[in-house]
Amino acid sequence: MSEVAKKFAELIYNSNSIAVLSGAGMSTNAGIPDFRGPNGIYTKANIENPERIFDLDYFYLDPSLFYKFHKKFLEYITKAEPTFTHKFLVQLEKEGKLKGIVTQNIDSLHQKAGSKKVYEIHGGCWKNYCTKCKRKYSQEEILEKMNNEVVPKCDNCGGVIKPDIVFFGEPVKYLTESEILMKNSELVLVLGSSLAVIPAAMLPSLTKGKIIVVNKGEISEMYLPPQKVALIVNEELDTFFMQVAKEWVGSGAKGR
Ligand code: CNA
Repeated sequence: MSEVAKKFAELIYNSNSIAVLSGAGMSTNAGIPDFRGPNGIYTKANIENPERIFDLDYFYLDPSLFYKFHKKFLEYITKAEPTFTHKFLVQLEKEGKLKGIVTQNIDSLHQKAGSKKVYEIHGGCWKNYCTKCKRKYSQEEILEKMNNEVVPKCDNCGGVIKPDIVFFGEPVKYLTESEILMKNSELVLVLGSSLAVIPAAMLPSLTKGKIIVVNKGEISEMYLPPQKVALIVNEELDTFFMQVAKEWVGSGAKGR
């Protein structure tokens, strides 16, 4: 692994405009399960067609299926702390190399770690609103409601409350900003994503430079132009980034 980590460290050292596309694999070490990994929410759901948990039409038909999973998910998120890799990205941004993160994650761990420019294209769990009257609910209010109601309902009008996360059937957020970030980058790091969900999976191909994928497990290469792919690293993120950090310091890159 150390040869690959060395090459990775060299590529980031030589780039002054890095963009990141992160996915659920970023946060599994923080105790938040992904969707499609071996312990993922879909993998373990034990229901037919688990994608319907996040399907908008299905949510309006029966929000209780979503909330059954969401209650557990919020418990994980509330306890979660940023990982080594989250913190590594904060450092890269401070050094001026990393220009921004597009995340498919809804756990806000990049921001909790201290990253400044983060586009949550699938939204975030801590903003919630009534689907009827649009009244907003804070993190505290929603946690309180989730303790007492199976499906949280609006105090004003009784409408079903929905977190501001992007379900299948809804447009993603910050798409233009994310596209610009990718287009202006010299290097894109895809971290902990199976690249199964579009349009997110299509973003790395916009770079004028190279793409590196670090993901333990299968990925879809459908939207990865082979001529732009510099490395595909099938490793666990934190283990790999600890190795990269050693190479980084070893190369004397820090502080130069
Ligand atoms: P995904 O399809 O579940 O893929 C995650 C990938 O990461 C899988 O290939 C895993 O094998 C891999 N993986 C898991 N842990 C690690 C690790 N420690 N190191 C390296 N690789 C690892 O998730 P995507 O993000 O690609 O799919 C997009 C969905 C997942 C988005 O809509 C998210 O909102 C959604 N999601 C987000 C969270 C979160 O916010 N933490 C959790 C679960 C799902």
